[in-house]
Amino acid sequence: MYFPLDERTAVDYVRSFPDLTEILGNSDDLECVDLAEGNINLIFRVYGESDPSNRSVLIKQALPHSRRYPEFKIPLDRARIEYELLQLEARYCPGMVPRVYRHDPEMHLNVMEDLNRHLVLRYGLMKQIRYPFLAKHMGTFLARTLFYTSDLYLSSPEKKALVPRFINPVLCKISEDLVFTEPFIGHPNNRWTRLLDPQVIAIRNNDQLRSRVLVLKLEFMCNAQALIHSDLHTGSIMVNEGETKVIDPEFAYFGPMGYDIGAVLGNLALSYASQEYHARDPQVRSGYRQWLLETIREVWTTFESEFRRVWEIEGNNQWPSAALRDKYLIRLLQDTAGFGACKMMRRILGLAHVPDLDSIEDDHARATAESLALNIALAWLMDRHEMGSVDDLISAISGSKPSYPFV
Ligand code: SR1
Ligand code: MG
Repeated sequence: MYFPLDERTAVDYVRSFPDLTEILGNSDDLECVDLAEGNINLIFRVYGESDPSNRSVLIKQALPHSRRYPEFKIPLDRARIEYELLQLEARYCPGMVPRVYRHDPEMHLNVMEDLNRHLVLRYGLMKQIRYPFLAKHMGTFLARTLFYTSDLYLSSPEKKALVPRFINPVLCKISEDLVFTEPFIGHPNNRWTRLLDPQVIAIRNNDQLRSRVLVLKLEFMCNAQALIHSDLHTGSIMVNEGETKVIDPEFAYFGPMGYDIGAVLGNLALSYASQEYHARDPQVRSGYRQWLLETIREVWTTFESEFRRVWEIEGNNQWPSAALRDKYLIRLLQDTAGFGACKMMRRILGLAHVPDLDSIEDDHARATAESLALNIALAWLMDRHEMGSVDDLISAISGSKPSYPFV
């Protein structure tokens, strides 16, 4: 029977499974800490207090509502969706997702590898850490997870059989509202830096802009292009010098590929804007921004070459046209720009913000960084149909300036 764990019952839970206690070295002094991380779930770390090898596991358990925003009621079934996608991702990108030691369908939880030798990417970027393999890893992850779950690889019946396993209506509706609707209208969920009022009001009053966002919302709702992670921001990526792990795929469903690619590139662009504050020294700032731009370029170029490679050798022969491949990739780039833009704007105008910007206490400094991020997003959104290469996304970033302070 389902019940939400606490620090005591989480230890009892682990103790009741010999395979889990074995992972922890059969310690008889198991301890638990509630990590209270993320917006949605319970997350506990269980470890042996006197284990010289410091072994630990994570328990991620779904609640019937969001942990941080309890007014959002969310089905417990998301723990299964997360488990099933992690299995698929591990098949196509071995080593790039945490191992799941136990999926418990009654308790709606997964016991997983504790990535305690990794840091959440967002926090690494806030400290100007450079990750030499990040771009290669993420470009490859995106190419393979998206290609192998698309109609380019799966047969038509295989794809149709997979789609209903990942029908995720409540979490999709959260994204429809929080990414594509609320940030662009006056909505009680929204919060924003009040110094930015003129820019925020101009965005809300721009019907051309809103129409472009709503076209993307229709894509999000109607285009079952591939099985996407659907919340692939830099808080869903964990890194160290040599490894990159993608976590938290509970929002997964069959949606547009550009939503995942745009999430990665858009969040790197948010980091670029936030360096206005985090990298105080101008030389450090410009050097790190250059690295972020190179990372954006390499994520895309790696994605494109791996996607073309697997399509060439493992495509299902239903798409016999070389010209289609070029058209498909350009369309993906333009979708990436559009979805990336929406993902950036929601973090400044909507309900759930990101630490890159929210941690900036000084209102003026935060307004400057956020205004720059909004202008990058506007350039991506409004010019996306003219974009023909990743250089166009990069020029839009380096050519943008904050509108704040307004003159
Ligand atoms: C109510 S959930 C708010 C946000 O947290 C998740 O990480 C998703 O990004 C969602 O939109
Ligand atoms: Mg998440």
